[in-house]
Amino acid sequence: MSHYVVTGGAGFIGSQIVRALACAGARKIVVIDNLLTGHEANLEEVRARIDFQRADIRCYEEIAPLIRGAAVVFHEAAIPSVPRSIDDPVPSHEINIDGTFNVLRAAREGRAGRVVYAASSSAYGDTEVLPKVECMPPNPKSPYALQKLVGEYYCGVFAGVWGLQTVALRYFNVYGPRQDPSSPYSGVLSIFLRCAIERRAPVIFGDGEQSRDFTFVEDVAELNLKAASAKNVSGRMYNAGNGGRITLNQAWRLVQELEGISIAPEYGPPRAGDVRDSQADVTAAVRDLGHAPRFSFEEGMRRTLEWYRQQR
Ligand code: UD2
Repeated sequence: MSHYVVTGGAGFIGSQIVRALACAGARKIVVIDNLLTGHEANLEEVRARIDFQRADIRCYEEIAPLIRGAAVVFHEAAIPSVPRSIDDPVPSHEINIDGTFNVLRAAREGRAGRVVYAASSSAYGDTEVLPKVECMPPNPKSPYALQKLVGEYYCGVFAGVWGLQTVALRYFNVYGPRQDPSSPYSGVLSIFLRCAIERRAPVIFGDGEQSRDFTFVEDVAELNLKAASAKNVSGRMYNAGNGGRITLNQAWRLVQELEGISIAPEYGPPRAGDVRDSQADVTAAVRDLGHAPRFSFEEGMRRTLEWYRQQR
């Protein structure tokens, strides 16, 4: 295998893709990350196998030479948070939209083979029916959801107009080891697991009956590698989920069981821009990309909890 670039490669999902590439025998892996939300520690096991470049996707001149000639660019760099895009919309807009444009432009001008783009299930917004299928009209409810959708549209346009190969994967609430629980903008499961280990009550926004198709990070990384080599998929978008649906109340119950504790959650007001229910139809990803998620929610949570325990 040849030359790969992972933007956001020091992040939670990006670093898992880097490990998967290293495992598959990739010869050259360039990681681009500005370390805004990523951590070099996430790359510890593969440090000797990669070329780490601290660079910012907002700066075309910085990233263009790093992307030139890549066989595949996995574009994971983003500010991935609905509430952060509401509290502080400018960096979110600049990284998620302008940064994505820069990556696509650099890939096209540098004759990269393909861009696999980290899109988001948030683009669907609230749909009348579940599961959510790729043909449903998007209905973004937050700046973040809109920004991720614009990135997807840009991928389609770069494919259609300039012939750059692109595949967009709409991630459905990815969780797993290395997800950073330390910010108020962190993914809910990382916050739940940290609360459990520290014997604290989590705060659930709303009634806790909102649901998510939580997807284990290793399954997402594997799908990325499949999307990198699948035939006849350029310009397309696919759901990257599990096909299931878990409410936050159910998730906190499982966390308590796994940790052997009993702590009632606190409930707060619902969060602005929140989607109520989320569940992926994975038919197209299975058919066209060979998507085959391996981790049940319980198994994924066991592994994640184990990782957080070891970090302490
Ligand atoms: C969105 C996308 C997801 C991904 C992610 C990136 C949807 C359905 N999903 O995730 O695919 O792109 O953005 O970050 O749009 N919550 C609490 N307590 C907390 C933290 C969160 O109750 O301490 C709730 C939150 O209000 C929401 C749920 O947990 O209802 C999940 O929140 P999240 O921030 O983990 O992810 P979400 O769904 O915004």
